[in-house]
Amino acid sequence: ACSSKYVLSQMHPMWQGPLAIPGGDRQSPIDIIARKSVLDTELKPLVTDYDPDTCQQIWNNGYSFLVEYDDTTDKSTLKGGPLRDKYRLCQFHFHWGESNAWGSEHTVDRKLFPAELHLVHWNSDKYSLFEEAVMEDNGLAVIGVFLKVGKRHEGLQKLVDALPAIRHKDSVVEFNRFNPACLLPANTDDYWTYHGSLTTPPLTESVSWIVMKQHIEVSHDQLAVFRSLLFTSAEEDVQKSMVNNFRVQQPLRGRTVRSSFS
Ligand code: BO1
Ligand code: ZN
Repeated sequence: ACSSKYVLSQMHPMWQGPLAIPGGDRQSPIDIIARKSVLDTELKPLVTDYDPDTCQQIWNNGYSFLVEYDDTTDKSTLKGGPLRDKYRLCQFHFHWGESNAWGSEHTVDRKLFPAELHLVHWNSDKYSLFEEAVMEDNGLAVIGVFLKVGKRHEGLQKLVDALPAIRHKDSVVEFNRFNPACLLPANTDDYWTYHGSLTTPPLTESVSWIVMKQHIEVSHDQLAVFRSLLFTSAEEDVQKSMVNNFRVQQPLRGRTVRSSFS
């Protein structure tokens, strides 16, 4: 029997080795089975209030590119939806595949999307830092948005234009005045929600996931620029393309996925 809360598991190219991951019962991502989700009429519309002035920088952290926001005050926040408290935006990032046939972390009825956006928020009503909230129930709220290939996304283009400057792992550039609301689908009233975890270390089970039903469209060329990023730093002699930076799906283990729509 395993007495530890943590089990050694899973070799993932992204994490370059075996890792201690929580062998918990509420890991993410999952396959959302639409007909098994439960309509919850108590679920409220989402309320995002993002201040583009809190946008600070964009960096290649070796698993994705992160657009980071100043989260020292409540200037960019999320409330409503399944949430009781107010949550502060700290960063957003994406997961994507090497081809358009896969790349998302969540799936809907086993359907894979070429990419998935994650807007990461922490509970600023209850905690004073991300690092505190990350350990706690209802500490974090992440909005997931699926990307499909179609017409070029004008809002995303400003970001795409900045990516060549952070091609290598650990590179950072200033990035200002970007309103992440432009990356949300037109309809944010329809979503699924469930209790889960971060999908990369520390994999803590502190996330209220809010997965949008409606996807956004981006062009093949825009995704191609995502794929031109590197997992590797400038010092490494073998370059590795940043693709397939998603976690394998995790068992639902009796959890309920609620939907805001029927
Ligand atoms: S995700 O949205 O579930 N893919 C996800 C996974 C890992 C993190 C965030 C979101 N990691 C954390 C880091 C912290 C960092 C924070 C905010 O992101 O563990 O060190 O402060 O950027
Ligand atoms: Zn993510």
